[in-house]
Amino acid sequence: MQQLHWYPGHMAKTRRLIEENLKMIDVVVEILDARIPFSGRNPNFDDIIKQKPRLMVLNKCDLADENTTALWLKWYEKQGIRILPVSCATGMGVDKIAKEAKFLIQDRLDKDKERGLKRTVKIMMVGIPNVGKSTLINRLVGKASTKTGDRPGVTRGKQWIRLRGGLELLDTPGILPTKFEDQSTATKLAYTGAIKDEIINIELLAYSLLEYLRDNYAKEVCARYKLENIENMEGHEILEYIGKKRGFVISGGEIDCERTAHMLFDELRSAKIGRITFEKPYIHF
Ligand SMILES: Nc1nc2c(ncn2[C@@H]2O[C@H](COP(=O)(O)OP(=O)(O)OP(=O)(O)O)[C@@H](O)[C@H]2O)c(=O)[nH]1
Ligand SMILES: [Mg+2]
Repeated sequence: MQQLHWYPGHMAKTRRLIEENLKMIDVVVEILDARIPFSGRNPNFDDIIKQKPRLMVLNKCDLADENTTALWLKWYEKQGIRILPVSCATGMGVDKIAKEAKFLIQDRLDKDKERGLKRTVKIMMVGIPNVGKSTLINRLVGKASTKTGDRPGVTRGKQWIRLRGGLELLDTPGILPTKFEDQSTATKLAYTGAIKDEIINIELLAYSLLEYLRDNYAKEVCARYKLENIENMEGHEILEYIGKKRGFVISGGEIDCERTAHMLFDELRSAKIGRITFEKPYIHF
């Protein structure tokens, strides 16, 4: 698999931003992508956030395989970690977030109330690039208050957004680990769009994606692209097959594999192929 490089300068800046603002924060909401709950969890967050009350959110559930999401929820539950399944696309779970966040600091809220003080609960949203931090804030506010986009690196600086019910939300730019656990982690981050496509060889990435889909979601891929059996095919052969079916041909009758790969990732990320998850919990026990 190709080696992926990204831009750590920008990430280091974000880490400082999170650390500097942590003092005034009451609750951290850590957002994970339901398609990669393990690879999309930045292990550096534990060091950065330390003991701050933290609410875990599993976002983009509408794109993920329902059965595997159920396994992940059970896996977290077993470890005593509370995690909320959410979809910003459908709105599922969004209305629970404010209540859960307040619940985490209920003692302090009660004490303030006794003293006649009214505390504004300050919440910081953190997560890898493109996981939906800004979209979730907009959903919570009920209007477009912060910029979103279907690519990593949309949010640049910090941004405070005031919410009804005594809440203030801090949007932060996405942050990737300073180093990846292994190449498969980087690959899964690339599949879901957490790493810029521009720095990736998209064709090579499509090969490995198609081999994963062949082994786990063959029915869905065959149905989407009207393919016969792909069981014994390698990634590059499946990509050509899909390109041919779509009529993505360049001069001389050659298949335009780059265009096919871009189309494939567009369709993957908008769940046109189906609801697909890239990792199951038992692998990491
Ligand atoms: N299908 C689906 N798409 C979502 C969901 N949440 C966010 N998105 C989409 O994911 C893309 C990224 O959303 P953003 O809110 O910009 O992500 P971010 O985490 O703020 O990204 P950065 O600011 O780049 O770190 C956008 O195209 C959103 O519409 C969800 O639950 N389901
Ligand atoms: Mg953002």
